[in-house]
Amino acid sequence: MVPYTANTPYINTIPVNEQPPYPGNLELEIRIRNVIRWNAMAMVVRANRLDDGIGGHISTYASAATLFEVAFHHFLKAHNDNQPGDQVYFQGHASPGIYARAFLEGRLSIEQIRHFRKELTMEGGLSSYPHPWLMPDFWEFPTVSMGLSPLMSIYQARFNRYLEDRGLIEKLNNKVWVFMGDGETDEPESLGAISLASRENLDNLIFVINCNLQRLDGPVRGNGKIIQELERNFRGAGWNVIKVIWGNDWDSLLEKDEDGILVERMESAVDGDYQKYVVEDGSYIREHFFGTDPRLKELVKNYSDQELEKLRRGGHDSEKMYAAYKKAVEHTGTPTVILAKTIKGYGLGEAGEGKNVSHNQKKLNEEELKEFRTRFNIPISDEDVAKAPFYRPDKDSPEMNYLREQREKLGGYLPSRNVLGKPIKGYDESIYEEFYSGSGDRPAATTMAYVRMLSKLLRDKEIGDLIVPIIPDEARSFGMEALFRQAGIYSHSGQSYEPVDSDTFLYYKEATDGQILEEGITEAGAYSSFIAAGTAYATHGVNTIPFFTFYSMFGFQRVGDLIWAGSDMKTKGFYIGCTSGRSSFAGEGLQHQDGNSHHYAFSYPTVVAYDPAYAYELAVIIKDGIKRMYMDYEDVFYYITLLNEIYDQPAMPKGVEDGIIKGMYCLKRNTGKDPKKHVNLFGSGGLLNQAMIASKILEEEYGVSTDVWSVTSYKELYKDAQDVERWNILHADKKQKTNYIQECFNKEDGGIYVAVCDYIKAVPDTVSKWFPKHFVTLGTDGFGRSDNREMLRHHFEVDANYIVYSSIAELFREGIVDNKVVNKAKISCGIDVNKPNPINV
Ligand SMILES: Cc1ncc(C[n+]2csc(CCOP(=O)(O)OP(=O)(O)O)c2C)c(N)n1
Ligand SMILES: [Mg+2]
Repeated sequence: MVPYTANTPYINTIPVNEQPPYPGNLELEIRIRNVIRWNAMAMVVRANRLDDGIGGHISTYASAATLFEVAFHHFLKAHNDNQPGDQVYFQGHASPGIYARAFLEGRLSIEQIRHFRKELTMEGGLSSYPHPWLMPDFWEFPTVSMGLSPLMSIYQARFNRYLEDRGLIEKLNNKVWVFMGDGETDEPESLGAISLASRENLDNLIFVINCNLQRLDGPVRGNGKIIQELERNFRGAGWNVIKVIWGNDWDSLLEKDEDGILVERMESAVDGDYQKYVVEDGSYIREHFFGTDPRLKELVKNYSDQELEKLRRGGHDSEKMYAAYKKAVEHTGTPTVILAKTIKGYGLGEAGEGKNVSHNQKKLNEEELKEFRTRFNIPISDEDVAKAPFYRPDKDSPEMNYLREQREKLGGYLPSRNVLGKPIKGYDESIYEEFYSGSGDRPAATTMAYVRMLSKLLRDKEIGDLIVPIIPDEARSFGMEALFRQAGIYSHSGQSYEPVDSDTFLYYKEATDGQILEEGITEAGAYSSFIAAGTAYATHGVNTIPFFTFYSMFGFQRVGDLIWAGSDMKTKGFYIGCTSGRSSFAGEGLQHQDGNSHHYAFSYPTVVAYDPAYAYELAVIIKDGIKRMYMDYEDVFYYITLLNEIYDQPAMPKGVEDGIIKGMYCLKRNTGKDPKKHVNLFGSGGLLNQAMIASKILEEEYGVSTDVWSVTSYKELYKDAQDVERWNILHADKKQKTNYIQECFNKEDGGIYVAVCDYIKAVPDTVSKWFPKHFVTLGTDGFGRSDNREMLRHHFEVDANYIVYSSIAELFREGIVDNKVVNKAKISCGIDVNKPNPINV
């Protein structure tokens, strides 16, 4: 049997005879590139001299300069009125080079590049890496959490197609480019979605992987060859793979290699060897690379050691890179990956070229600076060089003219972030009304109400087309299958088969203009779609409103870093965590039951998080979300948890909308309030009903008066209280303000405070200090279990019994009831004081 290989030989994919003539002025381009190299290096060296340990990277850009510069001069199209422009994910650690180019282009001032990594020292100081949040006119895509940009870019390229296919934009004719490291491909996210890209025929997508054979600590594949490994992966997944391994200097050697011994030798050397050839001199290369076969030695007998040292790698050869890019942009039918072989820290010489420590090199001494200057021919004198000054050729120099002309041909400059959209004016908000009046005698879960709301939004004349439902293979679990038929599932190629359920009303309908993104089992992929859809207001000027519906446990906990990147990008939309609440989601057990997500939500600055209990609360929140995100254009997104527990959905009491949005409102007020024997109960999400039951028991069996509050968002309460607290401290001499929680309670009213939520106690505890008295919190700390709700709520000590008992115990501690009442409660509520704490078991 012939063993399968997806590899081609370890040589360039494009043979010399297919190499197109170079269309640019190579001499000028090299001079420009050298200046950018110098400034990028100087930016890091200077920053670290000023502020030891401030960090930055020299070696990444040093190895990728040619990759970037050939693309900048000849390929990367900017956005302007006539063209959409390319979408480019710039490798995060190469940012000094991107800044250095923008400096030559006159888009960044010398002050700004002097303030690399000094964002707080100077307004407009440059952020370490691509962060749209921090430089919203410059960076479009955050890339520095490695692995995320390849993943996000695939879904971005697919979302571009989606918008075209649905007629929301004109045919784009642009490319999505991703510049990334070879070490970065170790991240599962980097390669995890590549088969989607080929399956969807995303020929609008180009990956450029800088194969410098090194990552941070050392070689990426010392004992193997990363380029060959990646070639196998990508070819196997159906991509067009272009390898750029050898520079022009090798062409004549390869031409003479009639028996293929040179190619064989190229094949047999491993990356660890290739890295060694970088740090050793020519005689070492002669002996160890060519010396393995007398015929090879013969091949280079006329080459001096120095010439051998200088034999270039493909990624440092503009002509080879140009040929690869040209082929990539002209290729149709599948995505393309370019695997370009380079040297890490190229040009740094003794200061780090090809060395294992190269990645972290941030300082160059005077000698090293001199060498760098001389090697790249920068007109800086010996006296000045030690200061590592920035250098910019004259405005009217041939270099600067060329630089500008090339960019003008490509439509302008990039990176550049533009918000192309305008806020929406309005839509028919009467769709929410049915939810305000309750579900009557038909009990429902909030998920059911949500699906109905979504289906109504999808029908809206103004915004219906903008809604993008996103589901990671979970629609049936959430009762959303009706949407398959109503909105259709997006498929670029339509539906080429007769679905198995074609004779049913709700059949699995795939269509080219389908609206639903049914992503399959990939929360990370689905979140990437959420980002693409939630940033289209900026990228494409289309206000798509994503509703990403998923298992809440597999949200923040699973793809938190992607969510962080999405926030950085100012993603808008609704992130809907279903089957939420550790004790409300019965049966599924430890890995499924979510008692964390609202805690995570606190850490994400742009997340507005709600844990509603009733359909009318949900309606108020979604209405508010569309207003804030799409009418007021605020840079936030909404996280809303939903429940699959079915119960009566009450009608909305009067005047509570404001409280729902602020995070808390009084749902049930006890009129005959005994100021001393009074309990304020706080319930949220799945446990609000337990608080209502407890309230009844307390009133009827213990003669305790109760108010019940629905807490829709601890995070909103916290943000408001924090903000007021900060103001009060900063204005200690002024009349002090009260926060929303304090406004809700009169200190003199008396009573005690007991909260229950289906998340860890840390969530309600975040606001405890602003309540007039000790704030008792019940929550679901610890691992979940497979059982029914009743058992789960008992296990986690959050059911009505525990609420009643905790209230009585707290009244006792306050000296309001006596010991007998506590004992009665203990017995009638079935409290076992020896039960282990659920946080530990
Ligand atoms: C998710 C994540 N993990 C770790 C890092 C830290 N880190 C930054 S660069 C780097 C090595 C990068 O190697 P490679 O991708 O090969 O890029 P190169 O600089 O060699 O082009 C590491 C580990 C990070 N930025 N993101
Ligand atoms: Mg690398």
